[in-house]
Amino acid sequence: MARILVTSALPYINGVKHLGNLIGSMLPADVYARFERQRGNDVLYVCATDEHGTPAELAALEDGLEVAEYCRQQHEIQADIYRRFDLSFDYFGRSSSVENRELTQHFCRQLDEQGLIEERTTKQVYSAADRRYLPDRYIIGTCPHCAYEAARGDQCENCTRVLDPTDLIEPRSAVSDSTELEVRETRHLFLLQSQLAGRLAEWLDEQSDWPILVTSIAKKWLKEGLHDRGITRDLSWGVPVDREGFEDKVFYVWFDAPIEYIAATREWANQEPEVRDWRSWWYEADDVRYVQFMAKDNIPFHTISFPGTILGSGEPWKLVNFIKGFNWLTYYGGKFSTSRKRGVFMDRALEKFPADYWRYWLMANAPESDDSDFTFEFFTSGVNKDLADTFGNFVNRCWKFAQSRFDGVVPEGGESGEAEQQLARDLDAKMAEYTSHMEEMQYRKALSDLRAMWVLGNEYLTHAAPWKVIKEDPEQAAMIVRTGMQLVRLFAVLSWPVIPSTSLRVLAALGETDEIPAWPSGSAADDLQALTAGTPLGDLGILFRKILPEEQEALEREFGGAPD
Ligand code: B3M
Ligand code: ZN
Repeated sequence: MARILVTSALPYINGVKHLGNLIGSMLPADVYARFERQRGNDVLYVCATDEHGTPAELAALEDGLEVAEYCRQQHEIQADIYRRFDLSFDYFGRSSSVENRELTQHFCRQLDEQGLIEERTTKQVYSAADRRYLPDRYIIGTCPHCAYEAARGDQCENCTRVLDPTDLIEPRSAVSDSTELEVRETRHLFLLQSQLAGRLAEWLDEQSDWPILVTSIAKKWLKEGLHDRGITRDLSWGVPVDREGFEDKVFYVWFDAPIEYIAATREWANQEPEVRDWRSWWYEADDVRYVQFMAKDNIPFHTISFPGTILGSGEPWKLVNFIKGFNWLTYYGGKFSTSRKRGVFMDRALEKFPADYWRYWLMANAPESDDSDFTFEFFTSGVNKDLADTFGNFVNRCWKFAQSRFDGVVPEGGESGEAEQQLARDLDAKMAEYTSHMEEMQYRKALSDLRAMWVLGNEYLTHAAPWKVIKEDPEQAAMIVRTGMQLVRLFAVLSWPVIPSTSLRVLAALGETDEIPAWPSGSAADDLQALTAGTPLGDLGILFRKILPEEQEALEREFGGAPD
């Protein structure tokens, strides 16, 4: 039994996430965690809300709430949606936890002891009206290059040029519109990343099996040269800096957020301290395989910054063993946008269809080697063709026939023949491919293997035609239906990582109540014996309903399709 630690990038606290966020991190991590649990491995999947930083403060301000209260509420909202999406976290924590405060401060102290922290004086824009320092992107003004009037202090959205807040003409606060800004000197802690470049490069070179998407981004950053990085900010919301003269400052959100992976494990262990050992997953944990899931914009922070923190600490904390990175899911060819509320958000998604419809479509169309595009037309066609017409229809055909002709039980029937042996050989090949694609986290390929098995089931049934055979040879027809029911069971087990609630519904109707259905042996000849004859078939109903053309159009109107 292997020990496998799984984390997905921590969703930012300010609002419900969209489908792009879901497929870029949490959903594939969940599928992986489920698959490895099914194979009997000891899996720990942790995630958390990422709660610090200015966007959280400003969102709280807008809602008229204290930021701590805002985060508490938003955490509950997100946790609830993830439960309803069947994301099987072992623990879903909060980066504002006591555990994270302690660990973040610990890492800073360690880095300091290793000579990797330096105090430096920097210049920062202070807004008297807001009574706070403003991060660069909260200062807006006219772009000196293209005269765009709403350029942000870090970058002009119009001409994409990188800016310094002091470059802006007529700068003002994005929070209050006040122009009463002044540049003040302020002290900050810098992590001397430049000194870690050699060790990081060496470590990255060892990761020969990582996806190119991941290594190419990491190498690009290394090549551009690692700059020392300010890891503190003049803000009040965040992990406090326990150092003299830093009483009014907190750590930069990207410094404490990845440390929350460790802290969330500690939060999990603190629920049952007698039996759970968080350190065994993170400290001198050579027997643990650690896999991270994230979208490509997060890759630099997980291949450079966080490993830098760990390597620099001089302590034997766990480094990631494999990173699965994702490209973008686009929405009608454009961006999903949280600020502009463009796209399908997770709460709204569940108002329209059960989680499994979304889970299946997103995994089948995961933006792995390239971006992929969401439209309601693609979504409808995937759900209708694969879930309703292929998997759902197969289950339905077998079920109905057994109910009407074999008293609603798995029939006994005679010996299987050549057609069944051929079916077993075809399934053996597909199951092997499916298993290895799941192991390799090649999700588009894995889901096409799964679909191919569903197709095999339908083809078998069509050729074997028990509804015809039954007239002359009821024994033979019974054997075919028995085989069909074995396939139904096998497909349900194999589909569990992707569509867990449908899978459990089918298994429950076959009288199986394991929370985690064990992964099949991989030998179809054996796997098609799992159900015993006489097993009663419970009520199942329609597994997946088809989405009608007028419904698709209504969704397009409601969510807004074409990009603006
Ligand atoms: N919160 C992702 C984001 O909001 C960021 C991930 C942190 S992972 C440690 O884009
Ligand atoms: Zn510009």
